Amino acid sequence: MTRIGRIRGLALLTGALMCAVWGRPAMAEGSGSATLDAAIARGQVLCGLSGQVPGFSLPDSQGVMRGLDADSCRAVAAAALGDAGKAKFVATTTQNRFTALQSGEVDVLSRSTTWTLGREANLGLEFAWVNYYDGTGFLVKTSSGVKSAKDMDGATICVQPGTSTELAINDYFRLNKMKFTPILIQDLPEIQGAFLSGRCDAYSTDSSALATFRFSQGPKAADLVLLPEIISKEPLGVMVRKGDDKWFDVVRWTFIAMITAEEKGITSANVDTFMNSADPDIRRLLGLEGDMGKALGLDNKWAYNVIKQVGNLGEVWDRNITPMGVTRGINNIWTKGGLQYAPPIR
Ligand SMILES: N[C@@H](CCC(=O)N[C@@H](CS)C(=O)NCC(=O)O)C(=O)O
Repeated sequence: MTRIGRIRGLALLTGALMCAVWGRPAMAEGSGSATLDAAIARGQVLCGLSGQVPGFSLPDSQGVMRGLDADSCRAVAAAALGDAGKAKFVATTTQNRFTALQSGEVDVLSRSTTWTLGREANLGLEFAWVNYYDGTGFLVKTSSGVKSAKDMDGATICVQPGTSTELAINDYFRLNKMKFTPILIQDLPEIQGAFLSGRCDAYSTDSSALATFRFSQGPKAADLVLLPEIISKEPLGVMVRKGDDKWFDVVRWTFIAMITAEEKGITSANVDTFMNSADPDIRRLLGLEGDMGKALGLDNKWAYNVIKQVGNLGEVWDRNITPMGVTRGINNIWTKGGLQYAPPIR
């Protein structure tokens, strides 16, 4: 080998070693989140949802999953992988949803699931954020003449098993010294059919779902009445497995980013006009300074990607829930009298 050849060979070897040295830690360390690393490796965030509830998760005529729960998941995919299109939707039922998350079949569960102590303490799962503040309601036939839940002593009530609705109804009837007969039906079209065909006097679930179901009846909506009582608090949360705190952070702060954007008037349409903003809060949100994304194990444009591709929380609401005729109320941001309040991104 000539001298030049030896030097070249040495240079190549040195380069290879340096690559190995520089390359390896990144590979071995990963993001610090097993869930995020697995999502990056497969190029998808796996999202558990229902797939049957208008406004929350239902495929449109093109087969594209639409709804608040679907968009919640898209936002996580945009933050985690830089691409909202990398959310993969997995249908779950009220009964198998927790197993789907525990077993790793999904990375995040965004499925009208009420945040309760029992669930958080017993299932090895936790709630990262609330994407809809709901409550249990009752839907009855207008022709029944029932005007109040208090008129329902002795009623038969259709309810899905494994839900917090079951518990809420039990509590309400016990407290009001009334009796009822539950009719437990798992399948959504089946329970709705059972109610419409008169197998039960009332259909009970989260009032959001009752409102959107009623709305989906079109001209026949007038045949159904949502009773005025909301008998429980049902904060519907987005869940992750316990034990992967970095992933919990990613999911939680994705929602906080969407709320912050709404607070600041940043939308999917105008976000680029904020890229030379002087507001330090906006600069940190959009990854222009502060390494906020890096702190989460993400790209610093994590929140930019969420806002640009999915929108702020108000846009998500207006796209999915407003068309169902449901007003935002307590689901608004705090500056408009609601409960959604973003802790500071700093
Ligand atoms: N929030 C309650 C109720 C959940 C529930 O029953 N959701 C219904 C209404 S939104 C649902 O997802 N039905 C659709 C389905 O079963 O596919 C819970 O967490 O247990």
